[in-house]
Amino acid sequence: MSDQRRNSEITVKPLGYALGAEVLGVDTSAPPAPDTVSAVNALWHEHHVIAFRGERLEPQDITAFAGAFGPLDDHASTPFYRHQDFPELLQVTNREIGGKPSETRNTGRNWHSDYAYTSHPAAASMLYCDTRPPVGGDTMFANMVRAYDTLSPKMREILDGLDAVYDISLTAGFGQRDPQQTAETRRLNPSIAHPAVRTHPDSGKRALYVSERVSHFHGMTIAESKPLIDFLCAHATRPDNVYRHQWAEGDLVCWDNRTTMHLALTDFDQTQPRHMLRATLLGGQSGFIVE
Ligand SMILES: O=C(O)CCC(=O)C(=O)O
Repeated sequence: MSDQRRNSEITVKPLGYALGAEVLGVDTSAPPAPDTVSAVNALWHEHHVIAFRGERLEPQDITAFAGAFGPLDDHASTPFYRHQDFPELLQVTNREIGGKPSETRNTGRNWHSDYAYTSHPAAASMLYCDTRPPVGGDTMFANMVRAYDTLSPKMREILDGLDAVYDISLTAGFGQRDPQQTAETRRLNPSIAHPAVRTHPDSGKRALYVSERVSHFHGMTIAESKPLIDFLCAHATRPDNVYRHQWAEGDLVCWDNRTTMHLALTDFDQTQPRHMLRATLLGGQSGFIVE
């Protein structure tokens, strides 16, 4: 369907203490009208992760809905993992592709913010659950605004002056992927540094921007950086700062990559199918190459 949809009443149901809310009253099978986009954006900025549930979507529905919120990335930074007919969709799947196990079956197995290892970190992502295993296959999210706010003033001051270096080879499972594809993906994405704290362009909120894919802080050694990275990741992922999403087929879960990080759990039987499609909202150019 291509007509824009107005929605009569949009309501919200919190899903987690620190972040996460279900948004009701929005039709995700058609591009939303501008007033709906504004209303959803306001809820998104407040809750950081929002979920629309129970609507079966086709790939073109997902791109049409997501595209109403901003320009979509064509995933040229990771060209081997996108949908063959819809480059604006990344496949996160354990379905066989070309008779071989999918290269993306272990996507997201460490805490991260999408495309932080590129020169255009993702603004936001919308992940659609097409097929889920009978149990598990959950995804966890951490509130990085709250993580920043709950640090001491002195630690915030230190972090405000740091840049974090991202290395795609630290993506969990990257080394187990096809060597030719990983070499090309690495060539496309040399190590890059981004500020360790970022200000959200719309909400003005300050958020910690450090994850398990940071190799070190620019100007510091790996040995010097590691204890601080470990501390910050442990601090950000404390039980009171996370939300765990248990997927149902037809869920479209949307996260703001500037204020959250996430982790795809291995809490399921990997012989069971799990098939997800992700639209990624483009972020601006950022950072400097460190190689
Ligand atoms: O499959 C998931 O639950 C999350 C995938 C992921 O980490 C990502 O798309 O960045």
